Amino acid sequence: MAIPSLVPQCTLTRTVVVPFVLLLISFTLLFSFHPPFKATLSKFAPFITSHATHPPYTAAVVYLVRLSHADELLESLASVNAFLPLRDPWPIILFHTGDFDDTPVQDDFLASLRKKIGGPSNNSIMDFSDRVEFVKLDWVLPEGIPHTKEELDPVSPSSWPGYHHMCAFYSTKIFFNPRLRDVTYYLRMDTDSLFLEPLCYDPFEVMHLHQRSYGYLGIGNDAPQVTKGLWNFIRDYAGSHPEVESHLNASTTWKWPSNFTNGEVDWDDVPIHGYYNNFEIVKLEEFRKPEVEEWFYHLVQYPEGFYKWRWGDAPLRWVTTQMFFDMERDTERLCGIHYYHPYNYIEQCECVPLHP
Ligand SMILES: Nc1nc2c(ncn2[C@@H]2O[C@H](COP(=O)(O)OP(=O)(O)OP(=O)(O)O)[C@@H](O)[C@H]2O)c(=O)[nH]1
Ligand SMILES: *[C@@H]1O[C@H](CO)[C@@H](O)[C@H](O)[C@H]1NC(C)=O
Ligand SMILES: *[C@@H]1O[C@H](CO)[C@@H](O)[C@H](O)[C@H]1NC(C)=O
Ligand SMILES: *[C@@H]1O[C@H](CO)[C@@H](O)[C@H](O)[C@H]1NC(C)=O
Ligand SMILES: [Mg+2]
Repeated sequence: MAIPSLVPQCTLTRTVVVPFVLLLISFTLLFSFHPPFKATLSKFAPFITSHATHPPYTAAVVYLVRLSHADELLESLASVNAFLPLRDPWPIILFHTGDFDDTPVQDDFLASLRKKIGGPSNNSIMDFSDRVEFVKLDWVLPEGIPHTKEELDPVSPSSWPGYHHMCAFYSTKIFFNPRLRDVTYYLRMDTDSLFLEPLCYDPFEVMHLHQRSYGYLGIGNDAPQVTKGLWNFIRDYAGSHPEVESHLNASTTWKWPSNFTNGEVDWDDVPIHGYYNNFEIVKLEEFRKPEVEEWFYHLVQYPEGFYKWRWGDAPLRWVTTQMFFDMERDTERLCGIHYYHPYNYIEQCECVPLHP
């Protein structure tokens, strides 16, 4: 299925965190002395003074969380705090499905977070835990499919329906979540995602300066067991949407399954590429364009895709970017991010600072 990563699980300790906090401070100083947007903004400053100090975009780090995985989430958040140099203290949004709903549960979690990453619990300046928000999602099974496992007989029954809801959420719903309405870019992390070393740039700044719509670390394949019917679904959609078909035809990185010269290949046996999107940066408005929304609507109209066949958000992210983006111009492979997630092997590429 997936290639096991060689990178060992990393434990963050205070001894590594402290030097990197200093590093973060120096990043902050660097950015305040060379603000990358001052030059363009100052042109407008005499006319729209109130905008002069506003960043030209907003951002958020997002997670989908479970109380049962609180410990690994704490590790992951600590790695975000220690290793991700961001120009602004963007919110950390924890989407949950009810288990974090009670105030005492949230307070407990935030107390553990403060304990883990240090810092005063009630400082007047914003510390990391003050940036954390809990946002509840209502997950209901869609109409049109059986609502019991026995009748539906889903792929991956042991993780049904949570994992399947997760795939539907990250494939289509997240772009329209009200909390993200005014957010330009989100950076997704999973509870089992970790940064291992400091990054030499702010990835939101890279997305913004390079005008990208999608940022990723690596590309793999999803197993045919969890993409049953997906190739045919894509082919049918392209067949009824000539602009999508010609766009895919023109892409140098898109490849339809090709039949063997003598005989036929079952498309359900052909793996589909997928981004390792347990880390990703998304420019939300690009995924809300009407033609993309139409594709999402089509997906949602076939609820078996997510809920029976367990189509994943990783291949669907790949397919969606291929259908609607110029892969060369609109997507960015983000280099120099030392990152760990189980079963993903990501080839390293050099970290190039944005403002050397
Ligand atoms: N609330 C909630 N979150 C979930 C559920 N299943 C997965 N998630 C979250 O969705 C993200 C992805 O889930 P993972 O289980 O890590 O998915 P994966 O990496 O594809 O699969 P693994 O190889 O098992 O790690 C993580 O942040 C999980 O915490 C669920 O049933 N409920
Ligand atoms: C934090 O706030 C609580 C009440 O809001 C107060 O009792 C406590 O003394 C404060 N602690 C510090 C270190 O300021
Ligand atoms: C895409 O390519 C296929 C195979 O070469 C061709 O049959 C089809 O007409 C093309 N579609 C468009 C819209 O260009
Ligand atoms: C490949 O085989 C399938 C049947 O398995 C057929 O429907 C399809 O048209 C064939 N495609 C090409 C490009 O020959
Ligand atoms: Mg995972």
